[in-house]
Amino acid sequence: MPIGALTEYRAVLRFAVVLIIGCLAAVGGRGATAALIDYPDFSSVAGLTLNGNAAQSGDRLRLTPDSPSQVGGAFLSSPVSITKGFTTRFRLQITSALNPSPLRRSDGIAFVIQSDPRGSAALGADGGNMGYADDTGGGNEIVPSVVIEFDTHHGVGDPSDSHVGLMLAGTRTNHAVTSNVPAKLDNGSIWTAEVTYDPVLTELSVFLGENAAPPAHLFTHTVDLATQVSPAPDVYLGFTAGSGGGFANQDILSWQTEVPEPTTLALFAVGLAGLGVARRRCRSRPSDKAGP
Ligand SMILES: [Ca+2]
Ligand SMILES: [Ca+2]
Repeated sequence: MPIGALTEYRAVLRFAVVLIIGCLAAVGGRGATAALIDYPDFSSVAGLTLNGNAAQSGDRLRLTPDSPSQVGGAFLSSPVSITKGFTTRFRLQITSALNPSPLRRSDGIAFVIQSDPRGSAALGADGGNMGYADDTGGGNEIVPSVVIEFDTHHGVGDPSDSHVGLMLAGTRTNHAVTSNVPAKLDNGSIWTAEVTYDPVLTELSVFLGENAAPPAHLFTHTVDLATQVSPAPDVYLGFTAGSGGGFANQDILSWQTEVPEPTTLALFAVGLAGLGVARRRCRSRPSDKAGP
């Protein structure tokens, strides 16, 4: 290979390899994501549809006030695509001036992924239905849906009075998997929850941390959201909560969601194409092989 051709080949090859290594590094780190949703607080609730008893309270999203038999919810007003996976992170707090005992701070908060025909206006029943289910016969359960519930009342089918559950089909008793939280979700702490979905492995993972503690892994469950929340190509993301005889302020303090950065994948493809060009140029030069 002549020195000129060899130099060109090495330059193209070096560029392609550097690009691919850079992209792989980016994919391996959290920098390879783009913010889809970012509410550092809820001093603005623009972009959200508030349902039932949900309301903005200062810089908080208050899903239910400190009163009995309330039900509220809030969904992004527009559906979003999660086909490439996502990571969502939010902080929640359950407090009550009227129920100093945590045992009566009911019923809990749910993170809901859904494609119900009602869209962002979907809302279930109060009490243990927590705003996503409906065992009253009213037919208002949110379906199809995949729900992560933060349940603070030991009702029918529940494992405890403080657990995180993965719920399918909009029923309050259909726990696909649960994890007990001994410290009590309604103890007044600020809890940070993180939910990640990997569409390749079809795995949903949930992490939880109390106050300053980083979220720790609770469970991973295999569930194909593309099938579970079909037929809509896009889904509505949001929260619901309910109260009954026991009640509390059930608040979301912040909410961020990230999706994989498409440009990273595009650059990766460019890098691969560059490698192909370098190889083709080398093979297409017969004089290169015949040179002295
Ligand atoms: Ca319950
Ligand atoms: Ca439950």
